[in-house]
Amino acid sequence: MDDRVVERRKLMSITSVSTILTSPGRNYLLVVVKTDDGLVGYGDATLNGRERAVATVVEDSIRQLLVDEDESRIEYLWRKIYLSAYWRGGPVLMTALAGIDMALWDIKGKRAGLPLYSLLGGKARDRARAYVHVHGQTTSQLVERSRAKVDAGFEALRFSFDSVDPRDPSVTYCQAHQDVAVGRIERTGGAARRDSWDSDTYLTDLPRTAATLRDTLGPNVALIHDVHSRLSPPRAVRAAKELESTGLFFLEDPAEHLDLSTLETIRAQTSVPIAVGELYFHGSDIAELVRRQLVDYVRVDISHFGGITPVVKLAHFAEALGIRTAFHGPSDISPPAHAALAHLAVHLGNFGIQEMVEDQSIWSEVFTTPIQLDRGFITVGNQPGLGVSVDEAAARRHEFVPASLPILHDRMGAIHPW
Ligand code: KDG
Ligand code: MG
Repeated sequence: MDDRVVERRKLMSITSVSTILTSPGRNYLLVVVKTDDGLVGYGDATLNGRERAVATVVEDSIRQLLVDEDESRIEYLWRKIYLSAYWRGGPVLMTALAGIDMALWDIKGKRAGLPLYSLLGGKARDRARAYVHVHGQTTSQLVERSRAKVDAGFEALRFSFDSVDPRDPSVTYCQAHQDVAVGRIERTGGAARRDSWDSDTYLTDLPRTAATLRDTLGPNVALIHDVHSRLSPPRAVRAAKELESTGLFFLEDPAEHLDLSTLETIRAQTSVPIAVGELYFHGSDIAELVRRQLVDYVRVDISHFGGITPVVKLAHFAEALGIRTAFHGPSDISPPAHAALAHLAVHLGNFGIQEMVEDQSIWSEVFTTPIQLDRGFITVGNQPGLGVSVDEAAARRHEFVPASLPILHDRMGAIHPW
């Protein structure tokens, strides 16, 4: 090798891998990768409620696999991390891997002076449709808030609602509404709140609420409902059938994500478009769901599925089967992940829709992002890499606060899946 090549290779090596646990309103875990010529890449590795476990894996096990390696070899490094341990995968490792993968793509873009969408092949569209969450403690509140969002320009809404127990009006059954109160988490200090759940009440309220929304908002609003895998197989099929007349944009997680036979029954008995994916961590696990075309939208979480590298592969596989993307974009993943999703949204040929955090105010003290959300559409700036800058001092000032999702109990006091 001639000297200049040796010199260049030296310049391109990773010198440090670290994490920042920050909480500017929600807990986020950032991965920071640095190179010996001073480039810094940021990735998101937030696993809601398990942030410290992921930080430990990055700091104790993954860092040593990366230091002194050539940062440009993302595919090689991804495989090194994934395959070097016999017990590969799982949510903690795949989230750690996602954080590293995003940081390496960020560095690749910064080195090339190109935004991620350009590295991947450029924009397939100028702007990408987004959907946001809407929630209400009564149907009229839900309708009123939905109306306000439509008036503000949103064309796609994901609704969830609370149901009051008809037998005991003091009990409210809570939907998955972690995004209420501008995405802030309840700072429980670790102790989870106890919430209630009753599938029968939910199943009675759901079609009624969906029909009211459709009647009020008219035919042009894309309505999405997230069942959150909370129903038994026969109830999941019933919910899908009863929602058919509402004309949903899609029904999300009507059944357990691994229960392909219930998804097959729903496909056979209804025409409701289906979206599934946020609980998958590996391409090999979701492959069958896609291959059998049991979904219309794949919605893996870029921060839990190993990052940009495997998500792009999945998107291409899905494209060949006529399936579009609707990737998970909740408030519990941080700006580098949302930025990566925004780049994919403008780039991917089979982009469908993107879930997006509407109120991004909790990001502003720590992050500057390239994402614009304008009247329900995402545009992304042309800053190199992911385009997210991080004020590390501000991030460190917002100290991590242990927090948990609520724990659902049914009417008999048994645990119900959240
Ligand atoms: O931490 C769990 C949330 O990410 C999840 O409940 C959000 O289902 C969700 C969605 O579709 O945004
Ligand atoms: Mg969901």
